Amino acid sequence: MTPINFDWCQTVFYDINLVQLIVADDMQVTNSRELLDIKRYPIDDTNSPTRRALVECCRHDLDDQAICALEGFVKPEFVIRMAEESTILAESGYKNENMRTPYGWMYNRDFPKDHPRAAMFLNSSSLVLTHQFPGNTLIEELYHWDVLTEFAREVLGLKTLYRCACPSLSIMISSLDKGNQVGWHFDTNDGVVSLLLQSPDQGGEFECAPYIRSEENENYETVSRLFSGEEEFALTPKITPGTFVLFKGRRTCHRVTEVGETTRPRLIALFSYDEEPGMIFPEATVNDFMDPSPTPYYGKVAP
Ligand SMILES: O=C(O)CCC(=O)C(=O)O
Ligand SMILES: [Fe+2]
Repeated sequence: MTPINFDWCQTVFYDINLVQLIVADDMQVTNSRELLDIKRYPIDDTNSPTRRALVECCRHDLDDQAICALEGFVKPEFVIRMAEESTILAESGYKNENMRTPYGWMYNRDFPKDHPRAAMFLNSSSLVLTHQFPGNTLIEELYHWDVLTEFAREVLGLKTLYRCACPSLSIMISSLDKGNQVGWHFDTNDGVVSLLLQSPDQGGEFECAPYIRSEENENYETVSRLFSGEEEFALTPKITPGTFVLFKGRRTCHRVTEVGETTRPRLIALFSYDEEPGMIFPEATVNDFMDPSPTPYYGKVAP
């Protein structure tokens, strides 16, 4: 009788596992809809009443609270795969750490110390930029799906919406590890679209004060109370991994609280769109991301 060659058996088992892993890794999701809980969120079924009701509901949430959060949008197994993709990419992300004004598009010098326009908050994260993506990740697949862009357009109530053409800032991953945070700020543009991929053990929560300012009324007194923590009127929307978020941040002050002790970072994919096709961010903005300055950022340089 030929003795069983245990080493050989092990090798075979190992090889089979390896082959399965390679097949799984190479497996393209041929149909982007497979990534989503499409029964719950039938965004590709343009004639379905469920989709119409979904768009209505999202628009209502945006009008009401400036945020629309679709829990369980991406299926759990693909959220895990996307988080794995992001973890590898984040190793070579661009690290940044500086104090920033919440009002980045304005000239903020010459305000009294206790005025919100003089406030500065810590921002620290690691960012994976578009040109660092390999071109075949599930995150990119989702972003490049026209159905998703069309859904975002309808929810945001815009006539047109295009994915940005920027080779660096169209799609990004933000990774926040222990001590990292995104300080209170307003966005320069409305319509941030994101997908949370992984939550840390402690902290890293998104908080927002819906429509606290408008172009006509800056409402500095209330913003000041928000910054000093006196008023507990900020919302902490429930955002779990796999939640697709549409957000209007131009009038809504928001932050991501400091990440505490954690075994894993907070990972979020950020998708950029524009009402015009071919949008590319200015070189100076891109350089800011690729070679971030540690010096405080006070906003626009001249009034
Ligand atoms: O990470 C987030 O949830 C939001 C980040 C953010 O506010 C921003 O990039 O402007
Ligand atoms: Fe923001």
